[in-house]
Amino acid sequence: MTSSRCGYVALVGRPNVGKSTLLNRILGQKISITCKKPQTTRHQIMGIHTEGEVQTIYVDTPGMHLAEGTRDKAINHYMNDTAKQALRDVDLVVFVIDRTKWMPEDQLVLERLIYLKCPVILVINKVDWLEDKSTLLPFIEEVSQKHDFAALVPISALSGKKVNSLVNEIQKRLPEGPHFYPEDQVTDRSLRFLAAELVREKIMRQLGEELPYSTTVEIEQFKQQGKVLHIHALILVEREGQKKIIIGDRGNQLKLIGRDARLDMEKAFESKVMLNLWVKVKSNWSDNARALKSLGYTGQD
Ligand SMILES: Nc1nc2c(ncn2[C@@H]2O[C@H](COP(=O)(O)OP(=O)(O)OP(=O)(O)O)[C@@H](O)[C@H]2O)c(=O)[nH]1
Ligand SMILES: [Mg+2]
Repeated sequence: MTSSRCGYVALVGRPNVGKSTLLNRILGQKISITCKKPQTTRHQIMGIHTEGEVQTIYVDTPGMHLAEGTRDKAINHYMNDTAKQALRDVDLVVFVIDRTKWMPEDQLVLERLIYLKCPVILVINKVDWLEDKSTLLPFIEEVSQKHDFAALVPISALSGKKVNSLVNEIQKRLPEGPHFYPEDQVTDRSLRFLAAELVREKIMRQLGEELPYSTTVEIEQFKQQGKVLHIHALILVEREGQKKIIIGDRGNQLKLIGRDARLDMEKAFESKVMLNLWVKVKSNWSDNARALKSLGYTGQD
């Protein structure tokens, strides 16, 4: 007889290793935004995966990084703190790295994990992208010396390769107990939050190089009228020049952002969506802890 299991699993690692891609892959839907640029995830976000008797509550976190020079802003502290907080009270940690390169930031993450009592699974992601597959076994041998990992699993979060084996390794280590969430609940975040994140993802993907850290998105209206969901989103930037970049020539850039975000929203919300976007300048928000708070970046987030 199988018994009910339920537990919390933190997804940790340096920026850009594929934590959010892995979460979306496990859940079979997009709840956490991803981008080829590092430091995409800003808030802690929970993804709930219920399969038969086992419920796994994944906590996706911002990548842990070394704060350096000019990047040492309030938002960076917030992101590192958020990742550290997620490690408290979890039943298992999934530590994700990018292929067979052990970087100083991976070492930094490991140093925060060695004090934990719970098991740590090391995930070697992006193996689809590994040029020389013969480096994998010696690498596994080498990293297994660094810590007593519960398991080492090479996967591709993008293609899904070996993700099922990883899920099995995770599920069998969760404590017995009742489920905390209904089986159809997929995240702790509201639809408004997901809507704002989808707009932010399109901005990062289309304009990432030109707009580092300087944008945030607020949802001002989220209303179902008949068959159509009406969403108004406000994009906040730091400078007039950034506003011009987002709007683009004759509004074309903003139109593209809006179109891509709307298509994702229609999929996520299973409804026709009317999306209106505005851009406003709000100076120095990423540098100012108070401004961050007013936008909902509180310690609990
Ligand atoms: N080739 C390949 N690319 C991947 C894989 N997993 C993730 N990626 C890509 O790596 C980039 C970063 O992925 P994210 O999921 O945003 O990474 P993250 O660890 O959540 O990053 P932060 O939120 O910035 O900490 C994206 O462009 C993904 O498409 C993989 O298995 N193979
Ligand atoms: Mg992420």
